[in-house]
Amino acid sequence: MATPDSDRRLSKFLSLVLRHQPQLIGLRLDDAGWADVAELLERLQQHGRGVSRATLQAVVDHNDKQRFAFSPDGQRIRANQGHSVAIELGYQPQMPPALLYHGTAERNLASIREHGLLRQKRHHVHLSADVATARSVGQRYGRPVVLAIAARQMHDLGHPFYQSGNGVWLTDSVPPQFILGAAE
Ligand code: HQG
Repeated sequence: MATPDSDRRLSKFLSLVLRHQPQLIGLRLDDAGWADVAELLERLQQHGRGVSRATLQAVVDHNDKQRFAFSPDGQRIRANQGHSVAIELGYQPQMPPALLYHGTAERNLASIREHGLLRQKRHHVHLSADVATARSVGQRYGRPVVLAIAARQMHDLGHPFYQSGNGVWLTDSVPPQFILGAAE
């Protein structure tokens, strides 16, 4: 039976195979990160994590951050962002608001001030439209600090911004001069 715990485990495992290691269960992602839903269900089954189509649907629908999306015909599924595998999500560049926010751990600050925000293992630097979301992202790594980013100014100077299917703002990197400081 599906429980909050089993749903969370499935969500975490989906993040793993849809963003980072599809090969773990022999899953194929296309160039835009889509997996065939029938194939995913079959592979999960083969690897001792079998779930029904309805459970998968519920976990995608109720995911706290809307991490996953089905294609309009419901035949395919992908993660909305956060990948480390080489795929092209195909988001169109968009104009960001004047300010976006990035939550990080206090211990990263000196390096960020020196080098700017780097995408590390992911495809992009992730930015939030509001301070509260950014703070909760930063909390994952330690005492959180929220940095305000001059996003519109970056955009106007030619840095493309994208918004993922779940509202996270993405950009390639944020040079130090666009980091305005801690937003409390
Ligand atoms: C830091 C979660 C030192 C950066 C969240 C961050 C988000 C630097 C860490 C999404 C640095 C990378 C992404 C530099 C960046 N020196 N540290 N120059 N530049 N950093 O997890 O933004 O639950 O890859 O501040 O909610 O924390 O997975 O990125 O602390 O939306 O759906 O390097 O992941 O979503 O960490 O989080 P991450 P993130 P999910």
